Amino acid sequence: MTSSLPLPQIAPTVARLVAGAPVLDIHTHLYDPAQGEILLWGIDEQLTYHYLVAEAFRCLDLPYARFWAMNKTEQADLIWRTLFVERAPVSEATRGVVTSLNLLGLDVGPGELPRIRRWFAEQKRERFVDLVLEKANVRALVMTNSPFDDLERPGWERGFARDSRFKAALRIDPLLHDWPQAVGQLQQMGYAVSLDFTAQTLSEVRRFLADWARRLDALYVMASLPPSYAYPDVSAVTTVIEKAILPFCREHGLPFALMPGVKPRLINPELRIGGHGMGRVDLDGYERLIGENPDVKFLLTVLSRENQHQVCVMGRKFRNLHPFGCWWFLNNPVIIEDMTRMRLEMLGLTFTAQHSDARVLDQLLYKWPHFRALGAKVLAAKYEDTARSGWPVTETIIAEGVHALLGGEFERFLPPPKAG
Ligand code: RAT
Ligand code: ZN
Repeated sequence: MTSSLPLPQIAPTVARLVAGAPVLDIHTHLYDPAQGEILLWGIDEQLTYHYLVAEAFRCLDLPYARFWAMNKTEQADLIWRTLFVERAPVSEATRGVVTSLNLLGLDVGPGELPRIRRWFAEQKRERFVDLVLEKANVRALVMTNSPFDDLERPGWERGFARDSRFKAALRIDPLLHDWPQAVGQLQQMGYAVSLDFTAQTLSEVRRFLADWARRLDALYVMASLPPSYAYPDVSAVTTVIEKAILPFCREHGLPFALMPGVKPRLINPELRIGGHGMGRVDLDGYERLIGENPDVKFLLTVLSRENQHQVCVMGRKFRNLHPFGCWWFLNNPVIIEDMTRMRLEMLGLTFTAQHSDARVLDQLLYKWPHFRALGAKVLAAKYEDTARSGWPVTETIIAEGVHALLGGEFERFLPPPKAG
């Protein structure tokens, strides 16, 4: 274990350790099984994933409205025919469906959909959750939990017995994206807020954050931001960040997870959730935000590839910043390899290499195997370089590095829970 590995043994050792390392998946859109139907799983959910809907429409000559009028099975049939029967599934998202089915031991091929559906119809949800987490080797995952979501909120208000593998994150996009609407919703939830940023309104927003962070037992507070946003402007966004979110995070010791780069409105609303766009972000404002608040911890994932180098430089300046994941449009092998290599070269082992962003439970079965293969390749090359430079690379060193990148470093970054 502790002896230095000969060069030819480094790559196979890294591959074995990466394949076998339990992951803490720090951002998903999955839900605790006790939350019921909102936890999506199964083949039809996989096939109607918004990444695939967008890809299918590139090949379909069908009015969008006709697609949305179909039921889920019909939509799934159409996507299967379009992306898996009439052409080969080579894109990352289509190949993902193949990987996940394959890992479940199912035969995959153009004629197999009816048989695959029959297999899923026999599965029980609780058992399937265990099966997927075990096969994907995910030790725990972080959900995205929004009190503004009418489907999700009632469950939290009623309360339920938590599955300890499903951690919570408090998602608050409406507070930043649509203040008038957020005010209405906060009022309905019993908070005495008004459109003006009075002292009472800001204190009520902080009370809302505190109530919900406690109710969820949230690990962090999270929001996505448009590329047009530049901190510190004179908008409601900056006021809410400065006067509500930062004081709350400071007082309660919760990190603020920033996800800049999503176009504020759907650039093709016909595609619904698949219609979001991406844009390069001016990160200078974020440098200020993070640099001026050293007593607040920030998680950061940025949607544009062009921003990634500056994120690494920011990581080198600010120890209260933790870059994470290869998010959404970055979750493609060509970009993942590049980003992971650059982060290792600039930040060492002090980041989280990937999150799954899974919306359908089964997607853990491809997002993680696909990442593990790429991560192992990049990491092996780095450890080989280190060995060639003269440092003794041992199995223990590699295991520690793999653990760090797959959730361990995130856990180290999280502030210790406050007593009492
Ligand atoms: O990747 C996705 O599924 C996107 O639709 C978004 O939900 C994104 O990940 C986000 O968290 O905003
Ligand atoms: Zn997400």
